[in-house]
Amino acid sequence: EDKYLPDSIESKWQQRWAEDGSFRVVEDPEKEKYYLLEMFPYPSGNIHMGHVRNYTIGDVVARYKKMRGFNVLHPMGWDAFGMPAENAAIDNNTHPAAWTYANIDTMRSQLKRIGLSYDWDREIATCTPEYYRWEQWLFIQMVEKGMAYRKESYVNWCESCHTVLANEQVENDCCWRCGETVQQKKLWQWFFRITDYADDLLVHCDKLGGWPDSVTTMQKNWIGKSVGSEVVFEVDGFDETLSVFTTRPDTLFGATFMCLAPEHPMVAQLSKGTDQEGPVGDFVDRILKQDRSSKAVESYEKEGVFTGAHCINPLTGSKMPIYAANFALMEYGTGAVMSVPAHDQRDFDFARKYGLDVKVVVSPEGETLDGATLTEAYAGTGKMVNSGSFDGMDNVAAKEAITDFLDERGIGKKTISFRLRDWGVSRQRYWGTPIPMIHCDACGAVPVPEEDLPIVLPEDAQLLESGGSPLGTLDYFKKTTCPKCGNTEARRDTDTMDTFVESSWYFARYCCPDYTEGMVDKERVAYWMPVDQYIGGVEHAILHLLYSRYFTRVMRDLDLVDFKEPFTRLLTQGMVTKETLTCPNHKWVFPIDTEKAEDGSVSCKLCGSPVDVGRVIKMSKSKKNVIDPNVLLGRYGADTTRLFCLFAAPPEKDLEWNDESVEGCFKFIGRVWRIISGRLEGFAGVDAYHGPAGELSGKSRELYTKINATIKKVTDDVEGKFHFNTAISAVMELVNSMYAVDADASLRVDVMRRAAETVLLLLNPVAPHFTEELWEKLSDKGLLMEQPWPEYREDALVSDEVLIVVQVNGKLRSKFQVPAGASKDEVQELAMADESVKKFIEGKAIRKVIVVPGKLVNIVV
Ligand code: ANZ
Ligand code: ZN
Repeated sequence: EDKYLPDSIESKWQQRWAEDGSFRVVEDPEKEKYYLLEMFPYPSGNIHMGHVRNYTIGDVVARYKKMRGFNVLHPMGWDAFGMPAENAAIDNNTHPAAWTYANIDTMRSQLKRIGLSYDWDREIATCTPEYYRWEQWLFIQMVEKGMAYRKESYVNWCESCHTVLANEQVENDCCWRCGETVQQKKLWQWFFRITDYADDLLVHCDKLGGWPDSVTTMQKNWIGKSVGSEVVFEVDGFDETLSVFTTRPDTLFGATFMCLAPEHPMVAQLSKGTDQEGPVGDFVDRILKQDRSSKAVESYEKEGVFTGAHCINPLTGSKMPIYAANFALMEYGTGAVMSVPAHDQRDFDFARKYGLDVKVVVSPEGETLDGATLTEAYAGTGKMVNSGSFDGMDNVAAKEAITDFLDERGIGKKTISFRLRDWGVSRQRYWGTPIPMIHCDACGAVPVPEEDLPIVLPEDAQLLESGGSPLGTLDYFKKTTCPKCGNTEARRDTDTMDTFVESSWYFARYCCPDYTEGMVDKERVAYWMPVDQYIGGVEHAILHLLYSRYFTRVMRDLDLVDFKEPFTRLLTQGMVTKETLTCPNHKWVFPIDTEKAEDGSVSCKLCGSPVDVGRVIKMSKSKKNVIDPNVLLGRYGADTTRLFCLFAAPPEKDLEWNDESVEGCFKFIGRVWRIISGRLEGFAGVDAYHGPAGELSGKSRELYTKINATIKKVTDDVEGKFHFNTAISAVMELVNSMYAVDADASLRVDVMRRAAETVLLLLNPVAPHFTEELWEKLSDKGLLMEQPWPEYREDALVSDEVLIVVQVNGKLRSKFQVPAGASKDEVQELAMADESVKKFIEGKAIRKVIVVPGKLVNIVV
C-alpha cells in the first residue's frame, strides 16, 4: 500500500493521454456518434471556477458515453475576438493578438491540468484567418441572397472621445471613459434578416424537448409574437394615410389621439409650416440623442409634442390630434400608435399630462366607468359601450368583429408583429472579423471576390486611446479597387462583425476544422451534427442560442447542412457561489487574505480587522469571493476538484463553495485508494465475480447485491439525468460496504475484486486519473477508460435475505438475517444459538417453539 499522491499520478496520465492521442476521434459509420459540446470560453486570461464546473460536467458525460460505446466528439476552442482584448492591449501596451494567444496558451494548459478529454486536434480559435475566412464567405452568400442588408441606423456616440461606443461602454447614459452624455449617431450598418425566421424559430421552441422550459420560454418572449390588427387612418388635409398596429382593435371607438415615433417620416411633414414646426423639431432632436432601445425607452418618463395635424377615427369620424411621443418605437409595428387612454395606462398618463380626451369603450361587468373621473386605465375584459353597433358585445369577440368590419372596407386587416429585430452586426472595433465588402460610388456595396478571401485583419492598426474603428485609419487597407467596375477610389468596409457571429457556427466547424474546400464538410457535419448535448451558462439563454439556431437555418437554406436545430439537448448549469468577505479597511477581501480563528470568527490578514461574512453570491473577481482553480488543483489535484464540482450540487443548481466538502472529497479518494491498493496482492490471479447471485451467501452475497444495485443506481442517475451528486453518493456507500466487510474471513476475494473494479469503473468518468492508476496496478485489460460501462444482473439486485424476529414468551429479544430459502430447522437452530436469546432461555425448560418461515420465531419457556 502506498500513499495517494495526486500530482505524480495526474501528470503521468495526462502525459500518456497526450502521447497516445487518447481522445482523438474520426467519423466511423459503424459506430453511433455522440457529440458533446460545452460553450467555448472567451480567452480572458485564466480559467475560473465556473469554467471548471462547466467543463467537468461535460467531461463526465463525454467519458461516460465513450464507455457506453459511442463514438464521442468532444472538442474545445476559443471565442477569441472581442473588446476586452482591445482594452487590455491599450492598458498593457501589447497587441490584442499577442494578448489573446498568450491567454489561450495559459488557459489550454489549465484545461489540460483538469484532465479534460478533448480532441485537441480539433481546437479552433475564431481569431485565425482559417476560421473567419469562412465567416466572411458566408457573409457574402447572405448578401447575395438578400439575407444581409445595409441600412442607416443609430449607434451610441461620444462627442468628446469622437467614437462609437458599444452598449457595454455606456454607463447610465454616459461614456465610460470620459463621462460625457452619450448621443445617438446614424451610421450605415449591416444587418442579418433574422426576422425572416422569427416564426420558424418560435414554432420550433416547442419542439426542443431536450431544452429547459425556462430557456425556450425566454426565447419565445424575446421573439415576442403579437397577434393584432393594422388599422388605416386618414390624415386631415393630407393625401397620405397613417397605419397603426394594435392588439386591441376592440378599443378603436376609444382612440382619441395618435402617437408617432420621433423617427417616423411623417412627423416633420405634418408639422411643416404650422406653429408646431419649431417645437416638434426641438423635441425630435432632443429625443433622438437618447438611447432608443426598447429597454431604455421603457424607463423614460413619457412625453410628447403635438404635430399640428389630426387624423380621423375611422369608426367615429372624430378628429384625433397627432403627437410625436418618446414612447413610440419606430422599430415596432408601424411606428405609429392609436392611443386609447381609457384602456391603456401609458396612454392614460399621457392624456392626463396633455389634457386629452379619455373615452371608455369597454365596461367591466356590473360597473359604469366615466372617462372624466377615471383614475387609472381599465385593461380588463367586459362589455362594449360607446361603440355604436358593437355595444353590448363581449370585447374579446369585438376584436374579431371590428377587424372584419374594417377589412370589408379595406381599412384594416389582421396582422402579426414580432419584437425580434434584425441583427445588426457592424461593429466599429478592431479585434473582430473584417466585413468583406467594398464600397464604390458607382456600384454601391460590392462583395470581395471569393478568391480574395480571407480579408485578413491587418496587424498594424493603431488602437486609438479614443477608440473608434481603427481599420479606418489604415489607408492601405481602406483604399481599394472596385471589383465590379475597376474604380480605384473604392473603399473597404472598415467595420468588423459582432463577435456573436463567430459563436453562431463554431459547433459545425469542429466537425471539420481542417477543411479547406469550404465552410463545412457536408459529409462530416452530417455524421456529427446536431450536437447531442450542449452545456453552458444560462446567461446565453437568449442571444447566443437564438443566433446559433438562426445561423443553422441560414446554413441549411444555403444547402451547407441539412438540419435546422443545432442542439438537441441543452443543459444550463448553475453558478458557482461563495460568501463575500468584507474588511472595514480593505472592503472586499480574498479568502486567502483572511484567517479563521478557533471560535469561527474571521479576520483580515492585511490589517487584523474583523471581517464581515456576507451573502452567498456568484463568484466574481470584483467581489473577491473567488477561489482560484490553480490553488485548488495545486493543493488537492484534478480528481478532487472534479469530484467536488459534481458532488456538491446537481448540475443545474448553484454550487456553493464549501471548504469541508472539498476536503471530504479528497478524503474519499484516499479511502478508495487505500482499500484497493491495500488488497492488490490478494487480488492477483483472481478474476472478478460476475456469476449468478444464487451461488453466493452471507457477506459475499450482501456485497454482491450492493455492487449490482450501485451499478443500477449510478447508471439511472447519470443516463439522461446527469444527477452526478446522487450517483457519487451511491459509490461512496458501496465503498463503505467494502470497508464494512473488509475484515470478514468468509468474504470471497473474487466478489471483493468485483467491488473494487466496479468502484473504479463507475468513478472513472468523474475522477479519471487515480482510477486509471489503480486499474493499471489491478488489471491487464488495457486502459480503464476504454472498458465498457459495467452491467448489473437483475438476479443480484434484490437481497435474498429475510429478517427474522425472535421472541421469548412473546417479547422481542433479537433480530437477524437469514437466506430466503432457509428451512424451519435451520432458522430454529440459529434462533436458539443467538447470544441475546440465549440469556432468556438458558437453564429453562423449553415448552414450545413456533417458527413462521421468513418472519418469526417464538420460544415459549
Ligand atoms: C391600442 C391599444 C389599446 C393598445 C389598449 C394596447 C392597449 P404588444 O402586446 O407588446 O405587441 N404599440 C404598437 N406599436 C407600437 C410602437 N411602435 N411603439 C410603442 N407602442 C406600440 O403591444 C401592442 C400594443 O402596443 C399596441 O396595441 C399599441 O397599443 C402599442 F387598451 O393599440 B395598442
Ligand atoms: Zn464600382
